[in-house]
Amino acid sequence: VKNASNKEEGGAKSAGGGPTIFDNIIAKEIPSSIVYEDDKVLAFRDINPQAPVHVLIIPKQRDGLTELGKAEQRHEDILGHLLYASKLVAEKEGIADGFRVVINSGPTACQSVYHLHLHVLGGRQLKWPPG
Ligand code: IU
Repeated sequence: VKNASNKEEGGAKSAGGGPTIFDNIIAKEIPSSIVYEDDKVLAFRDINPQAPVHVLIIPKQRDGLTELGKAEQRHEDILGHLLYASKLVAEKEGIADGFRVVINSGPTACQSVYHLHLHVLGGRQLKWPPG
């Protein structure tokens, strides 16, 4: 499988839709620092933060959403919910006045975990363009 394998901590097992470490985080088999949770999404602190605030938001049911590039029309509701959750996380973290939401989709974008996730970044001056 062509992917951005092992960019960090061995996170990339497959771009093909198998389970990822995020399933273990959702099941709370692996501890994480949870920032926000509801019935549909989980938000937790990234283990390798790229900013003072760096939170990942994931759907609890992956439902084929390994990456944004694989989204289908049936995913519209959860995609909207994830984006709204990013605003709730930003408020909770005190960065609502300036934050960034990033989705890396696919190997060329350096996606390393194939369970859709939004990065919420803030707490410092962010630069543009990103790398
Ligand atoms: P990416 O967009 O797929 O590259 O982001 C994956 C992120 O998941 C990356 O920022 C990792 O630091 C983060 N992460 C994590 O928070 N906990 C883990 O157990 C693993 C990766 I593996």
